[in-house]
Amino acid sequence: MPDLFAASRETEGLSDGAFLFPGFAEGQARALLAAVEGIAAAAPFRHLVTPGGHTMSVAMTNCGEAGWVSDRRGYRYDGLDPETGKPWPKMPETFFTVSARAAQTAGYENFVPDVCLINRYVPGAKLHLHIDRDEHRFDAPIVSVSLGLSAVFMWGGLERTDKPARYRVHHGDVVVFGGPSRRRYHGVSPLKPGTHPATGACRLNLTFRKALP
Ligand code: MD3
Ligand code: FE
Repeated sequence: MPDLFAASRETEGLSDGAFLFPGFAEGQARALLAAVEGIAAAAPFRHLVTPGGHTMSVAMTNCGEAGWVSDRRGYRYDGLDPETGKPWPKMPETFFTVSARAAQTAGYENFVPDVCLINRYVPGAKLHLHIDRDEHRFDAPIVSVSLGLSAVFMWGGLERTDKPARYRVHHGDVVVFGGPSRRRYHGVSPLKPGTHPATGACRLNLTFRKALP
């Protein structure tokens, strides 16, 4: 396993089928953030409630053909935003180009996501170890773009009890998870306070998915 807080910012193979590309989307960061603003104006960030009744510390919204939502009934992809009753905003062209380029760099050709889940972290916000299992397509990778404040990404195994490795992810970093790594546990440690020139006091994460059958 590579050194977690390695000073080096080289492309890393995290595990089978997973890759970290430091700074890969830095050149597109401003365009991506501008697009997120437009999306959030139509589909506001909200704190979803888990089936267990907990309100998530991460605020979320989506764009694309469907969006990931959670409520007391469960987790699912929904074609309509339950908050507005309307379809989710369209996936912007820059989202397609950046995610496809990252997927291709990792060896996944012709990646065309149908959903982008957008997570917003403020200091203290975190994501417990989980597996993304609500998507229909496990053959496609998931592409993650980090923007703004840095975070510690927990990278576990196929069992919940596998001790996670930790990686610091920074503004513009892209991670691609496919193959056997697609079913790994992962999460995000509580965000540390700070300010970033591009986002202010928060971190944004875009995850591009093939969720629909
Ligand atoms: C590994 N988001 O939204 S992205 C999520 O930073 C999520 O907001 C985190 O986990 C975030 O579900 C981490 C990295 C990620 C996303 C999906 C994965 C890692 C993954 C799916 C399979 C394996
Ligand atoms: Fe996840």
